[in-house]
Amino acid sequence: MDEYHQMWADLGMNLEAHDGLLAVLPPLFEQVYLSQEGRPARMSYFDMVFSEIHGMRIKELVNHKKAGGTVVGCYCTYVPEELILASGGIAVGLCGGADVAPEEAAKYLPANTCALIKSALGFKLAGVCPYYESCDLLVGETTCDGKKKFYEILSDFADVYVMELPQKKNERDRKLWREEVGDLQARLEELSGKPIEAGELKKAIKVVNDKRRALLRLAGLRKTNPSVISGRDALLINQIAFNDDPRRLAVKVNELCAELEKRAAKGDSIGGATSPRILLAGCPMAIPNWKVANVIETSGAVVAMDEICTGLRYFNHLVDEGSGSVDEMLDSIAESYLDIDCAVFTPNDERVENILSLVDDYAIDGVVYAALQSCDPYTVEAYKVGKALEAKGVPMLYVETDYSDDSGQIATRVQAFLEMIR
Ligand code: BJ8
Repeated sequence: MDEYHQMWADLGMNLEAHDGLLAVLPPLFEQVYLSQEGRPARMSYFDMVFSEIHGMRIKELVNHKKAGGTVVGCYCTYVPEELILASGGIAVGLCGGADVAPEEAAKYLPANTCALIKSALGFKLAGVCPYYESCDLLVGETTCDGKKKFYEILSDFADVYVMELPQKKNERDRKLWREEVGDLQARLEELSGKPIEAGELKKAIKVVNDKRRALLRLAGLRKTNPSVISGRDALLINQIAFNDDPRRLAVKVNELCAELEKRAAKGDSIGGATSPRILLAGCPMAIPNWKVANVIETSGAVVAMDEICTGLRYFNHLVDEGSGSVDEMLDSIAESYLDIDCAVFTPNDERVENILSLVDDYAIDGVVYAALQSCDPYTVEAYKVGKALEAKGVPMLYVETDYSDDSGQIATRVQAFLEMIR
């Protein structure tokens, strides 16, 4: 990583604080990832990307900017990546998964703000995230109240554009969202200084769909029982998908899937045939937040599937590739993204139904619902999810956490839950 110091300095980062952050990550990765037995060989690509997370990919972003391209930061799966790509941009995810500069963030945010928002602000204030420092524009969205207000604060430090996401999915909400997608197109055109061409948008839709198809193939392989890949590995891949080159990521995920298909055919698995199969539900888990998945899997179960934004919710919707004009393609993009079932919507029965379907499709024995403290949408929606699961006879463990090290307490509860399932 020494070779990248000049690049980080040129980005205006706080090198001392950044060195401190980089020192913490490898031992954590070793403990959570490299200690797993029987990992698929093709995970080596994703391990490499993680080890180069502030190096290789940032160099690509810098080169892209030198060649006249833009970098656009996002915090939510509702921001259409296709539009950013078609405008000559690269989309990067900026959600934070670790407590960084909490004292600094506390100067701006109340204590009862979710850890993800505090972390996202902390990374910016501390100057330790090269993705942030590479961005020409940050695109926020009116999802939860905490994020809405966070973007107002963030605009003191960066160029921020906020999309208005409706809270319902009626006809007038769809109309509003379609207009918002058009407004984002205009903002991105202003940023790049050129109009988004139909040919570029069509290509971008295909590129992002190919990434989704690869991730859906991987998701399909997680139905294999006993499992051929750990939930931790799947989580890492999905986290990396937010920032890696989408074309390369699709190739690497497909190569991994080919290996997993062979494993499945030979009956090779991770864990054991008797490991309880868990569905992980709730709030997004940004890098390096692997805590709950790690606790579940080191307690003898397997995270067979998830329904989180750093998981299925990110790639479970393809955009129609048949449309012709830019306007028609924007219609398809708007429609497809509004299918995402985030808890910020009301009513949100589709999320409950989707969870029930996943339980059947993935032969789930129990659900671990992991919500971040102070996240109203997901903590409150846990009631409806729990009620529906109870009616179906599926046990659910509700875990409320943040980014502190409470693994010990969570492990005690997870182990008791697994005992009950067994
Ligand atoms: S589509 S989950 S990425 S909004 S955890 S900041 S909701 S208080 S992140 Fe999200 Fe988009 Fe929905 Fe996904 Fe607020 Fe909750 Fe914090 Fe959250």
